[in-house]
Amino acid sequence: RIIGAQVDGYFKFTIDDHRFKVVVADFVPIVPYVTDNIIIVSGQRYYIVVEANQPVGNYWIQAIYQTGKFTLNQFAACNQNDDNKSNILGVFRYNGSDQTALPTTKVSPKITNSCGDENPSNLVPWVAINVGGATVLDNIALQWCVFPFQIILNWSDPTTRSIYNEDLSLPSKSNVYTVKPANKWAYWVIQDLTLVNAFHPLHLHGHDVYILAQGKGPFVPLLVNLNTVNRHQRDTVTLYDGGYTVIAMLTDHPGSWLMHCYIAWHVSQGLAIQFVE
Ligand SMILES: [Cu+2]
Repeated sequence: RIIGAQVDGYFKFTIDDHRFKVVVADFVPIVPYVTDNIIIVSGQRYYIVVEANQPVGNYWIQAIYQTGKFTLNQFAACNQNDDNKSNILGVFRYNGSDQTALPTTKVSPKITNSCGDENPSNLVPWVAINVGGATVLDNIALQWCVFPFQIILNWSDPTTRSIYNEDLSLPSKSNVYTVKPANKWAYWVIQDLTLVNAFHPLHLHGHDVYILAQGKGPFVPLLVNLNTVNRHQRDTVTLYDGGYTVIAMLTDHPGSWLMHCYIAWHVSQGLAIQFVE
């Protein structure tokens, strides 16, 4: 299981000279595919199956720090610098090899530098579910513009308890959006209007969401094709710097759920809301 436990930045995970099968993205089983590397950002998870089919020996496990610019965006690099970036290594050791030697293997030159999520065409859910139409406002149920208004929560007075007590006078600083009605498709357009010049791994609690579109620049409904056919689902998805991500979810999980950027300090820069359904 590969877990993006980094505080910031994109890594490509690879095991030198080996290929592996990817079978789960976040918590969603996918049609397995074979690769020699996978890109992962904070909070994302993958289940992979590695076949130990190479000569007995020692091989580097590498988390390659991605410093490349997103090709469609001339301004943003997806990472800040990392002082230790050439040393994020583990050892994949076979029985019968020298158990103390360090590997001398090299990363495949075919693995290039890039930013963003794994190619959606690789992440085909094992159980095909098509997203239905949203009922509100030309299929766009809500547009959340990410902007520097910081969420402020009172931990001793949680939103869920307020709802339970039928007290709906929630403080505006707790950034609450109400999603209704129940058991319908809700689409969210998330637009980065910040100038923090960074990519954002957005994470939702309580749902796997279907990713209908991702792109750079402002979301223009007439110009963006929302793909609803067996889209990949996950709970952590990239919002490109200055760009948009369109997600869909079925409102079938009552509660108050946080949606936030996984880069902790971005939360205090405005990238957190709660949705109540
Ligand atoms: Cu962020």
